[in-house]
Amino acid sequence: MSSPSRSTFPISVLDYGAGNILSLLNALTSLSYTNFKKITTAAEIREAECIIFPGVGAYSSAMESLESLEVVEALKEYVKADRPYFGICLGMQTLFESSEEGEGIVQGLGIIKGTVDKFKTTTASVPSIGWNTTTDRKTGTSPVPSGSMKYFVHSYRALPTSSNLSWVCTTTDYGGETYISSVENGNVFACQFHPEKSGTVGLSIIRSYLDRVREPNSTSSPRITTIKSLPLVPTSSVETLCKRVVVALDVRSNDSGDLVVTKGDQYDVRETKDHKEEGKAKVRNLGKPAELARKYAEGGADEISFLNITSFRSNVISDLPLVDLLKFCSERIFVPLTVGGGIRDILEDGNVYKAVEVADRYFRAGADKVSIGSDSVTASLKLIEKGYVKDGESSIEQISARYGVQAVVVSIDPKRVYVDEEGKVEAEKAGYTVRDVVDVEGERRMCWWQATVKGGRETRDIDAVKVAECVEQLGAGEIMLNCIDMDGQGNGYDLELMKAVTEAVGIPVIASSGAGGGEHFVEVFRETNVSAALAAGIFHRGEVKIDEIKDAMLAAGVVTRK
Ligand code: 1PR
Repeated sequence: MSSPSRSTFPISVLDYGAGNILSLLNALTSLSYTNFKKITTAAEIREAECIIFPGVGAYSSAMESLESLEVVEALKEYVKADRPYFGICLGMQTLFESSEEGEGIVQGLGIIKGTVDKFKTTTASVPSIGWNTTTDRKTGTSPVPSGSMKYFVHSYRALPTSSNLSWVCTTTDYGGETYISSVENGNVFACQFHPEKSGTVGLSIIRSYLDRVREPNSTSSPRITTIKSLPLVPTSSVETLCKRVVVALDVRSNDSGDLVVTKGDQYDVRETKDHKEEGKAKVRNLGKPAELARKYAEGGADEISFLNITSFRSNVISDLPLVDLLKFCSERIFVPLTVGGGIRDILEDGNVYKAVEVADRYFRAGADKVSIGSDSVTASLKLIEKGYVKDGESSIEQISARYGVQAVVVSIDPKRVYVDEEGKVEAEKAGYTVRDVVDVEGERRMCWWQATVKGGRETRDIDAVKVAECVEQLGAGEIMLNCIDMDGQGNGYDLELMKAVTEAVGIPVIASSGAGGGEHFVEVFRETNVSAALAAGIFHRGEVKIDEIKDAMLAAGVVTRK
């Protein structure tokens, strides 16, 4: 009997109710594997010809969902019978015996020997977010192209041991540990990285696996046979996780009501100050968001962030302009997408919407992460007021509980407050971090960084470093660290701010505001511990290409994806 075509081969996507399944479905569609359906029951598992189990979020909630759907036994039987199974992230982790992610030890499917524990590193940020390489552990033809970069986002990992060796397909190094990044045995393949977010490399991994199980007798996809020897110590002390280049698209409606990418100087997005005085200032229009996003993804952006910068004033629920934009982009762009603006509890037209419901809309439209600005400052102040006792109510807690910490970015928009010796004493008494910086005139001065809300329109009595510490406690997985003074100036990032925050938290920090060229990316990566650097204006105005930034990084020995 001849094999089914790509468009008729039936694929069952296990939908346990969390995670961004849409990205995977979009990836399948782009590969012409269009005969997919979501499944949720044991009967559907038994009937399936090929299961994909995509998962982001927490191990414990994934296992609880599988148990409440009563599919655990059916899934175990399915995998043990060597039927086609492709697991992604949690879809790989749950194959192991257990995890420490949750209250106590959580039992997994127990197919592979070993536990899934938190990274023990003290030298690198956790979660590990970004592009990393894999090292082959088997000979033969693997669906994972060796040496290529894949997108990872996780805090927990399984280690290779003598008892799971036969499963280990690739390993990856992070923070001095070598962990399992993919497993394979017969028709079962699973990976820690996200192929649906790993650009063309990721799509080729999905395609090559599906082609193989669709045409099992094809000679073009031979099976892996021989197992290489596997050293159970770190293979490399050199960090292989790439420093990411992120592009931000500040989006708003212009005066004619069209959704445009705009960009300000120190957050002022109107044309010029002179025009403004004449009352004619227009919102700067730097292009159409979808077109630009696609151009940047094709041009090598490691991640794209969309920010609805006027969400503080609009009716957030009735007007979520980024939802359609995200849907459109996630069908065409296979790198991580973050969306921010207006994510908070909302009272609109007499109805209360929880922040997680607002976030749900974005995740369902294809976002991988959401970014929370103003509400994270409010939540930090509340946490301090309550003596650092969490109540589970903040937007950060709500969203990280459902989607995992890696899905929650906090965007901090601080302004410098310059102080003299006396002011320094006062600021430090208030708990603010004061550092020596160079001001816009090139003078050395002291300052602290005051947190703001509503895109810098209002300040709050808390500094950026304290906000960073509080949001980490509340369950944020990453910080996008802007600086209003540096925004749009092209003079480089606020290095002292980046140092102060990266020294205070263990989660990854994305440097933002002020990039004027490749030299500033190199500088911020060399001099601070940030995991990524973001720019907007230089890309939108076409002054520098992402490739040129990455060339500068490579020339300076900064690990990047090119
Ligand atoms: O507060 O949760 O509703 O989220 C609102 C979001 O919108 C926040 O993330 C906030 O940073 C953002 N935002 C609000 N107003 C502005 C504005 O510009 N008027 N944009 C704004 C912030 C900052 C960066 C910018 C970098 C790099 N934009 O995204 O792109 O500074 O710029 P550069 O490379 O040109 O220097 P909420």
